[in-house]
Amino acid sequence: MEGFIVLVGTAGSGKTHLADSFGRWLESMDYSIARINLDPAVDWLPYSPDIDVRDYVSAQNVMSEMRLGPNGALIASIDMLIGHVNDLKRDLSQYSVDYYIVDTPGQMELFAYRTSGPIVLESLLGSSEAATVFLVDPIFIEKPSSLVSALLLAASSYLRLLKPQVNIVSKSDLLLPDIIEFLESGSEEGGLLGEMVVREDRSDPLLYRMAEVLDETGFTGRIIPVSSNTNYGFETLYYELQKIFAGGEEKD
Ligand SMILES: Nc1nc2c(ncn2[C@@H]2O[C@H](COP(=O)(O)OP(=O)(O)OP(=O)(O)O)[C@@H](O)[C@H]2O)c(=O)[nH]1
Ligand SMILES: [Mg+2]
Repeated sequence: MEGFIVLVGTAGSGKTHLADSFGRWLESMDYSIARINLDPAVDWLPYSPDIDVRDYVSAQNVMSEMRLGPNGALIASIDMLIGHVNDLKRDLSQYSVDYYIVDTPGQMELFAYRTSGPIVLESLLGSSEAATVFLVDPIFIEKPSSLVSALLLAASSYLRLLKPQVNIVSKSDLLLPDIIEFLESGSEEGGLLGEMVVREDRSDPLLYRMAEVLDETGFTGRIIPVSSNTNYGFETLYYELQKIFAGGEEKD
């Protein structure tokens, strides 16, 4: 059985480094992996991608040839990728691995929210098992009310891609120990965000209601602190992915 792990998150949240480090960690556990770079604008990667959209579309070339700015060029590049879906699928057919790790562009709003990004992704995934890992950057969660807004972004990305999703806080080596403790205890007790927002003395009704909805729907159920620098949280992340791919059973 093959599983796609699609890394999505705001610019600079750590997707590329996670593709590198989590991929190496999976290999150290004797799983075979392939890394797929879906970012046509990236200049340098810490890993060598097995499948790379830059073989077909380069945002830098699109920028100069079509005289576009960086964002316009990225939009055009992702639209152009639709014309190369068969090339990407042919590249993909050369691999048969346990996990495909998909690294997506930084401007997630262009990738996850416009139609072309999900179309390219859907074509690649086909009927294979797939899970999204949404990376919340630690700079967005300095207090419970900002965690609500970060999770609403995660929820919004989920509503576009509609794949089982694991939410993580990346760069956990930068988090204070008490925030890690809150994230880990909150996950055991099944989401306490509404309570935390009230304790923060934020009585805004929309904020409180949103926090409650995130709690009730289980969206705050588990937010895993993960670090690509120290591999902290990799086992928990893997466990959550396993639950999605194989109902909690170890992969063969
Ligand atoms: N401290 C720390 N820094 C990290 C970690 N992961 C990534 N970084 C740093 O965060 C910055 C962005 O990392 P990337 O992996 O390029 O993030 P990205 O989400 O792929 O970025 P875009 O593709 O541009 O959106 C880099 O300077 C990394 O060194 C981590 O676990 N801990
Ligand atoms: Mg990246």
